[in-house]
Amino acid sequence: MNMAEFTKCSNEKVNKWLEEQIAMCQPESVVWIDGSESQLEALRAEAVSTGELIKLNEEKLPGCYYHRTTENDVARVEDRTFICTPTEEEAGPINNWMEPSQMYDKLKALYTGAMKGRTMYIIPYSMGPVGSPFSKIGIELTDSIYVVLNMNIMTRIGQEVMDVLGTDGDFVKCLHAKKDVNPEERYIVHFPQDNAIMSVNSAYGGNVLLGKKCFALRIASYLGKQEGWMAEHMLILGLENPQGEVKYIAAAFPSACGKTNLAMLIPPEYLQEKGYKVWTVGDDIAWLRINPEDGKLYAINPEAGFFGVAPGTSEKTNFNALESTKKNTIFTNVALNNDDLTVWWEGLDKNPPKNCTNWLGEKVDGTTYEGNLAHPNSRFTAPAINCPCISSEFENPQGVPISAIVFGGRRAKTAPLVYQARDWEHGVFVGATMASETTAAAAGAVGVVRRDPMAMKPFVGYNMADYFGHWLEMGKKLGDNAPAIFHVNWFRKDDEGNFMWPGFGDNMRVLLWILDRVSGKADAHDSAIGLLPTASDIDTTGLGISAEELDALLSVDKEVWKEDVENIKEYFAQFGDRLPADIKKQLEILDKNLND
Ligand code: GTP
Ligand code: SPV
Ligand code: MN
Repeated sequence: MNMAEFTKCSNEKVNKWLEEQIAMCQPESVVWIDGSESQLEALRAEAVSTGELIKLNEEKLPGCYYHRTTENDVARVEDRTFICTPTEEEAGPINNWMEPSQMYDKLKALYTGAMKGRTMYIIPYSMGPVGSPFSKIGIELTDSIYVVLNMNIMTRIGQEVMDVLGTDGDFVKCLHAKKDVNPEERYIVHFPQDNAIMSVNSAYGGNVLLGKKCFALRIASYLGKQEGWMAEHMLILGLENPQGEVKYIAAAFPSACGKTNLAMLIPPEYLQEKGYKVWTVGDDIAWLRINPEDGKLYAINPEAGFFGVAPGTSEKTNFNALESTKKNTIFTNVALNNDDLTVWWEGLDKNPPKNCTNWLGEKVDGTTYEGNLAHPNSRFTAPAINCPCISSEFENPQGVPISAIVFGGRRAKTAPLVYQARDWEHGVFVGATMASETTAAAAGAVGVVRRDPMAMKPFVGYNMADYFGHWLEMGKKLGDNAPAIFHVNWFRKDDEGNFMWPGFGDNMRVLLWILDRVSGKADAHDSAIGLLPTASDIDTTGLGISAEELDALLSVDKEVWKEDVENIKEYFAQFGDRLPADIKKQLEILDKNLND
């Protein structure tokens, strides 16, 4: 066998693993990514020369590039995502599982010779600020320049990471081969016990940027369970009041349900004038730990960029996200304006480009085209430092103290605009019983309600019942320091199918009630499902929403909830005896409350 030459590093564990992967994938050459701008610039130029990237208008979008993936490769593939623990029980009933040695054999066949004639890039990266005690290191091998350039935005990469890893440090082994993007042989596989991730036959987002969902959620949730911390699908925002005090909120919503938008929200004008501000710490993932000094829950955002949903992002809905994409950003599967090499997507403005290339690569007249010019799951990869409201604590290696945890999803009926859990255990139950309509972020049907506990259904790296147990355990450790837990729903619809709540910046009004509850300034009344505000508790200044409309948004229809409880019972049944007793107890309480 002809082994491509590679320069060894000072860490023998890395060298040994590299040797094995190179022998298997058989790349023509191997390149270490050192993170230098000169190396990255050369890779951008190479990707442009092969057509993998299109350089966008340097004046309007400096440092920005455009990329399309193949039609069958535009979202995460949950049915091809596996958690390969030694036993099926450990992976649990909602994860796909295969016995590890069987899966290794299967993958070995797929990876053998997969990089023939190609270059293998070695990307050392850190999730979390380099060298922070809370950060973790991964090394991703990939045959895709697109992946290298995205990882450079989404994580901290390069030689400085190798320096921290040192001669003996441990790392998450991440192997990605784009191979021939064959959907029939696409696998996204995790071996939690081996700290290993293997992804093959995809070139899209969460399937291939292995630091993100694969490491920072699936592997990290497993590590968190072992080590006593939590990896969650949560945004982190700081809300500054007119006195200049900042309180932090972490919120878990399923994919494409509003995390990026909430994380960067711009308060309604009357609140801005009073001096309220929102600061973004993270828009997708939070790593949470109990700080031994004050016993409180602290969060870091392990990422360095935003892999955000493009459609719907506009100056009006999410000014800060749009600003973040104005330089050094990669756009994937949006529409291209061929006249001035800028980008467009549904919801950006009312002016689709006439001379347009759509996400399928077809040249079309965008002003008359009937279908979507951008794919509904088209994305921007933007550096977090571009964000006008990035928090001063973004790089703080200790993280920020969390005052409130918020769960939410897309529910046309059922869930009210906001309610509070009575205590941590009830809050864990509220998270565990979350449900949401599916979105384009994953392959498959859109708009179907499914249960998505803590927005982690696609991302939990072990048995979901044990994950509920871990949440309960964390609550016991936190005791009186546990953040209050809430549930929100921005997506309630009236009988005509219109959203009843304006959403976006106006969600601030709900956040204020949440923080007023935390500081004991706002009232709530108990209901069958938890603590509800009365309509007058939500500030509707300038909103043009009537008291009746707000009442409707806050209403709890017991009959609809009873149906939901039946569905919850069925859902929980799959966990059998592993379902924690505290969760069963909470279900009994809800059932009883609804039937009283
Ligand atoms: P992932 O990156 O997939 O995890 O998504 P996300 O949770 O960050 O969702 P994002 O903020 O990107 O929003 C997804 C879609 O929901 C976009 O099209 C938004 O315009 C829309 N959206 C976000 N917030 C709101 C809201 O408050 N109300 C309504 N009606 N739509 C919203
Ligand atoms: C999500 O689907 O929750 C995302 C996008 O954030 S991806 O990185 O593709 O998972
Ligand atoms: Mn996400």
